[in-house]
Amino acid sequence: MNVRLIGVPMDLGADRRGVDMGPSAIRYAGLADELAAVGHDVRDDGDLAVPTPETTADSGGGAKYLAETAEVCRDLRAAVTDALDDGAFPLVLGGDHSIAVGTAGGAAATGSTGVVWFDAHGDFNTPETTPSGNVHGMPVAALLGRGEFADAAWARASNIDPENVALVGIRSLDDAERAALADSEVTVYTMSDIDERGLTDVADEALAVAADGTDGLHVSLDMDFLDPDEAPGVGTPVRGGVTYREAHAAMEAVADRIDDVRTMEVVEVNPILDSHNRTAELAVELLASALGKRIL
Ligand code: EXY
Ligand code: MN
Ligand code: MN
Ligand code: MN
Repeated sequence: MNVRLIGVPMDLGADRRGVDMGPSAIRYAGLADELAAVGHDVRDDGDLAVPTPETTADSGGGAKYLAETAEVCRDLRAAVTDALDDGAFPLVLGGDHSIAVGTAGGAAATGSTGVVWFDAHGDFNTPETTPSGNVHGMPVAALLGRGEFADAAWARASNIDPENVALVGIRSLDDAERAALADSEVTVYTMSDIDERGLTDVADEALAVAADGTDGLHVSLDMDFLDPDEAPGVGTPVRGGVTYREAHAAMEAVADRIDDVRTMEVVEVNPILDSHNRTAELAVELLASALGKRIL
């Protein structure tokens, strides 16, 4: 594949500084070389311009930096559609998870799109329900045009049907978020589902849910999907996540369907909270697995 790296040093959507350094940390961990070794042609388009909180006044409202986030997501959507138009595979490096609105929005601009979301969190809050005001807890709701996002053209992706959205690894939901998810057609696979059924079975089913009747897939990998013992460098760690081996198995399930995958992103790597770039290095390993690296 022609892989196109797009960095998005975004941290306006999260409470803790540091996740803006995620793209650098992932590059430093050797992503381009690792993907080249798998046999891909890799082009790095550098980073999108993202405002920093120190020089940006929050525009107010229930969601912090919403106008600025919208602008970055519009730019990212354009970069993703440009790459797709060129026949490339956009691989987006975050940054906090708010950027998924741009990545998945770009995928959806080219056809109906299913979404597989590997995460500890549901990311299903809206500006009305959020307990924190942080937009990284809202991108799934934004893409589906819920709440205040209903009329927001930058957010809602009409080509994404909630029936084709699957969340995997979930273990932290806010009360209103839980109720909204239960009320929706989104499929949620919690850690308990993974305990009972095994990761491979759950991941295969999640991918099938997303692929059912759609033209292509977006895969979103939040590094807090993993247990913090494996991936300490994330802003919102939650105990009880998937193991190193389960995370690889999840990515190998993605690799089995890579022909359907249109876009992928890895988000929430926070080098300030990390231990010797361990989480970024793990992100590189997992992306290589998703893009076809095999032991034999
Ligand atoms: N549910 C919490 C909130 O909305 O503030 C925490 C969200 C964390 C989101 C991380 C990126 O997945
Ligand atoms: Mn352009
Ligand atoms: Mn997330
Ligand atoms: Mn998360």
